[in-house]
Parts: sequence; structure tokens; C-alpha cells
Amino acid sequence: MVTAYIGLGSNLADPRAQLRRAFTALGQLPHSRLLTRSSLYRSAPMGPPDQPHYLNAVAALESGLAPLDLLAGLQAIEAAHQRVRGERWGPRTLDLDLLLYGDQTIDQATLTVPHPGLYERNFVLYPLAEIAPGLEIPGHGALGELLARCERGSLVVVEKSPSGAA
Ligand code: A4P
Ligand code: MG
Repeated sequence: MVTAYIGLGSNLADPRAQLRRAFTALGQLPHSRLLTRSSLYRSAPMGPPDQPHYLNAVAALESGLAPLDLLAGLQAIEAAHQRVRGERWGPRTLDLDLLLYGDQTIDQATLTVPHPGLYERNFVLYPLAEIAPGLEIPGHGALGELLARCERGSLVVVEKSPSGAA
């Protein structure tokens, strides 16, 4: 069993409902259990500006799935949310990124872990720090130091996590 961290994003078709359903679906993946999830954060779009704001969150999952099986599980959940892949960084009903898989570094054709965008994205770092403040990011040091270098920008909490903090 490892603890994996999943980044969730949505900016189409009722993002709040998309994220809620995604948390449930993550907890139903085989050999997996949802440990905790962050608050929901609204953020300005990174990439093409002519798209709606995003809702983002991070979930911690305890999983016995191998990394590529977990990625396949995430993609199956995206597909079930009618995700259609369009332009790079374009709008989407649901995007699930495998941010961290235990303390492993993975560099394969279809999977890079830690997720390459993790280090500089406020909509990933802030929710991640909410649920795992003391985390060490393989190859990049303390999450707290990455956070200190990352401006919060337009990021706001729109729904606090049931477990309290944020
Ligand atoms: N892949 C490799 N590593 C991973 C990983 N760690 N997790 C591969 C997930 N997938 C990984 O992904 C393309 C391929 O990446 C997959 O087939 C998988 O094998 P994708 O989801 O189809 O492509 P994408 O999401 O359109 O591209 P990209 O570059 O992954 O986009 P991001 O980084 O996910 O960004 N603005 C705000 N405010 N909030 C957002 O959440 N999200 C995006 C998308 C743009 N702007 C945003 C947000
Ligand atoms: Mg993605």
C-alpha cells in the first residue's frame, strides 16, 4: 500500500458536482481507499484565458494499485465524466493528475511522477499543503519551501473540506 496524491480539476458542466463525484469514484477504485481530501479552490485558468475559472482540489488515496494501473483507473474515471480531450490546457469536465505515488520517482512514456506541473502551480501546491503540510517531494525537497515560492494569486477556497482546515 502507498499513499498517492491526486490532483483534480474541472471547469465545465458544474465543476463542484464533478469534483464531488470524482472523490467518490476515487474511493471506489480497486484496492484503494480515500484517506482525505482538500477544500475546493477556485482558480483562474492557466493556459488559454478564454475559458471558465477552474475548481481544483487534491485527494490522498491509499492504494495497492501499481502506478500504471492507478493511472488507468484515473483515466477511466475521467472517461466516465465524459471528458473529451481537446486543446492542450483547454477546458475540461474533469482532469485527474497523479501528483505523487509514495516517495517514488517514475519516468515512463505515459507517466511522469511527481507530476511535472506540481512544483509551480498554486492550484496544486495550496490544496496539497492543506492535507499534507509536511510532505517531501521526491527530488524537490520540502513542500513548504515550494509553497513559500508560489504566489497564492487568485486562488480562493469556495468550499471547506469536511475535515476542517484550509
Ligand atoms: N501523464 C504523464 N504523467 C502523468 C501524471 N502524473 N498524471 C500522461 C496524469 N497523466 C500523466 O494527459 C496527457 C497524458 O499525460 C496522459 O495520457 C498520461 O499518459 P491529459 O490529461 O490528456 O492532458 P492534459 O491534461 O490536457 O495536458 P496536461 O499538460 O497534463 O495538462 P494539465 O497539466 O493537466 O493542465 N488551470 C487551472 N486554474 N486549474 C487547472 O486544473 N488544468 C489544466 C490542464 C490547464 N489549466 C488549468 C488547470
Ligand atoms: Mg492532465
